[in-house]
Amino acid sequence: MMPRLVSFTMIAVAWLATSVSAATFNIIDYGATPNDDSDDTVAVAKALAACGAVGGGTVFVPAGTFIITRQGAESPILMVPSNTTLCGEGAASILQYPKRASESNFWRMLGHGPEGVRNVTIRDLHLDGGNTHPAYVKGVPEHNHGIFLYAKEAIVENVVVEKLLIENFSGDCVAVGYGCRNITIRDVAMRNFLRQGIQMGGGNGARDYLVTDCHDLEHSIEPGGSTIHVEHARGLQNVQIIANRCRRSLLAGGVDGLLIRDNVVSGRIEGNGNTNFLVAGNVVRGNAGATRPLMQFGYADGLIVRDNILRAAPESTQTGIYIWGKSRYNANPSRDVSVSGNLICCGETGISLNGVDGATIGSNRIRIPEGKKDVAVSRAENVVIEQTGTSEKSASAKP
Ligand SMILES: [Ca+2]
Repeated sequence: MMPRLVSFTMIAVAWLATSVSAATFNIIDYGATPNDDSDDTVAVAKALAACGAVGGGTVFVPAGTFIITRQGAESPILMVPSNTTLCGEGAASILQYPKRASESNFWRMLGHGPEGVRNVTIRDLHLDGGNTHPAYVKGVPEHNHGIFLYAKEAIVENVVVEKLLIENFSGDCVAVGYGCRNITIRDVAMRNFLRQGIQMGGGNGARDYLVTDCHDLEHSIEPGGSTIHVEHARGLQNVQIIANRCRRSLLAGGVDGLLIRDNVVSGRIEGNGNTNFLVAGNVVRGNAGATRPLMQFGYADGLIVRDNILRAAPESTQTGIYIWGKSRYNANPSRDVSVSGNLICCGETGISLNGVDGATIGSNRIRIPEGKKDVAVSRAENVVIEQTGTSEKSASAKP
C-alpha cells in the first residue's frame, strides 16, 4: 500500500504547484510598460482585478519603473483584492508617482476597496511618491500615502507588508487605521516622508498590529513627523513595536496592550493614554539641543519602563524619564508605574514623576550633572523609591 500513498501525495503536490503558478498575473501582460513616460495605472489595476476575479493569486511587478497616477478625486488608486500577494523583484520594481503628485492631495497608492480585504501580502516592491517639498510646512499636501489601509464600515484583516522601500511621499509611507486587524509591517525601509513613516490609528474594532525590523534611511528633506506614530487610537488594542530603528522618534498613544521593545531611536519615545504598556530594552539617543524628556508618558495605567538605555546629547538639558498625569485637561493620574533597570545619562533630572498614583522606582543607573536629582516626585501618592542603583554625578554638564 505504501507506494500508492506516496504517489497520491506527489500528485497532490504537483497539482498544488500548478494551481499556484497558474494564478500569477504579470502587469506587463495587462499593458504596463517599464521605464517610459506612459501611465501604467490602468494596466496594474487590470492585473489586480483579474487576480481578484479568480479569487486571488499573485500579481507580479517585474523590475522597472511604472508610473502610477491618481484616477479620481480620492483613492486608493490601486485596490488589492483578497487572497492576493502583490510582489516585485525588490527595490528594482518601482511604482512611482510623477512629480505633480506633490501639488494635490489624496494620492494613496496601494489600498483596498470599500468592502475591505482579507489575506493580503505586499512585498519586494519600491514605492516612490515623487515628493518635491524640501520640508513639512502647513498647507502642503499631506495625505499622499504609499500604503493606505482604512475601512470605516468594513474589515481589513490579515495583511502583511514586508521587504519594501517606500520613499518620497508627501504624507505617510504606510497608514493603517479603521477596521484593521492582524496587520504585520516588517522589514520596511523608509525615506523622505513628509509626515509619518508608519502611521497607525484605530477605530471600528482595530487591533493586533505588529511593526518590526523597520527603519528610516537618512533623509534629504525635513519630515514633519515621526518614524513610527500611533495617534487617534480610538480603542486600539494590542500593538507591538519591536526591533525597529527610528531616526525621527517613536510616538504612540491611546493603546491598550502596547509593547515597545528593543528599538533604537534617535530623538525620543513618547506616548499618552496607554494602558497595559511595557517599554523595555530600547536605546534612545537624544538629539543635540533637544529639551523634551528622552522618554515621556502621560496618563498611563499599568506602565513598566525597564532595561532601557537613555543618553542625551552633550550639553542638552533633557530629563531622562518623565511620567505625568493630573493636568487641567485631564484629572487622571498615571497609575501603577514601575521604572527599573534603566541606564539614564542626561543633563537634568534622571526620573521625574508628576501627578502619579502608585509607582515603584527600582534599581536604575543614573548619570547626571552635579546638583541634579536622580528622582524627583511631585503631586504623587503611593510612590516607593527603592533606587538602589548607582548614581554618578559629574562636575560638568556633560552627561
Ligand atoms: Ca509605463
